Amino acid sequence: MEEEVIISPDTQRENRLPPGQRLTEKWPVLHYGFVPHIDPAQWTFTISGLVRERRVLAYEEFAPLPRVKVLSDIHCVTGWSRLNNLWGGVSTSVIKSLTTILPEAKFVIVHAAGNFTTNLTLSDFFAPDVLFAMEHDGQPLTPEHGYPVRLVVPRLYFWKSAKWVTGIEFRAKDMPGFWESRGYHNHGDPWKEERYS
Ligand SMILES: Nc1nc2c(c(=O)[nH]1)N[C@H]1C(S)=C(S)[C@@H](COP(=O)(O)O)O[C@H]1N2
Ligand SMILES: [Mo]
Repeated sequence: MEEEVIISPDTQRENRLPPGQRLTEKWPVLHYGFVPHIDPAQWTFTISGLVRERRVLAYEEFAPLPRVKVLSDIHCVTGWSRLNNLWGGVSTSVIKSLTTILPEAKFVIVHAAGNFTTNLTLSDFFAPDVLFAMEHDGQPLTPEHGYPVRLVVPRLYFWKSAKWVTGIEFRAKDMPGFWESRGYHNHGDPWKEERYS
């Protein structure tokens, strides 16, 4: 069966480059700290917080989940943008179907290796073009870019797209993540230049 390709709406803009950004053909590697080398056999994905039942999925349970493809542009807050990225992975809507989220939940904290976190509203997290990516342009993610699983949030600056994801936590109250508590904007819309706070 052919996977559905979701076109992120920002790729349909007449001018695809947000203010203050410049195009790059390369795909830079950016993160705090070192690249973790994750063994999928040891990797788990935990759904916690305001859910009816906490769930821990092993890689063998996560990998066979239904896949989508998403076409998106990357906008890094440091100024580079890379257009036409084709991601393959598991849509956040599939994650939603794995659990019952309690009505008090309004935010998601995404957890990643090395205690990295980033925060999103439920509506940003469940936007139809958000996915847990395992492939980029038809190739498995490399360790530098987040293998085995990274989040991709196409409509926000790329720091929200956590690499080496280990789980998500639903919360009633917002909580700034790693970069958000180090001066980055809490939301990060590149079209509004929500860079720093
Ligand atoms: N776990 C983790 N994910 C992270 C970061 C990080 O420091 N740790 N940095 C973010 C930032 S600032 C950017 S620009 C992108 C870069 O992703 P790339 O290296 O695949 O281009 O990863 C984001 N995801
Ligand atoms: Mo970044």
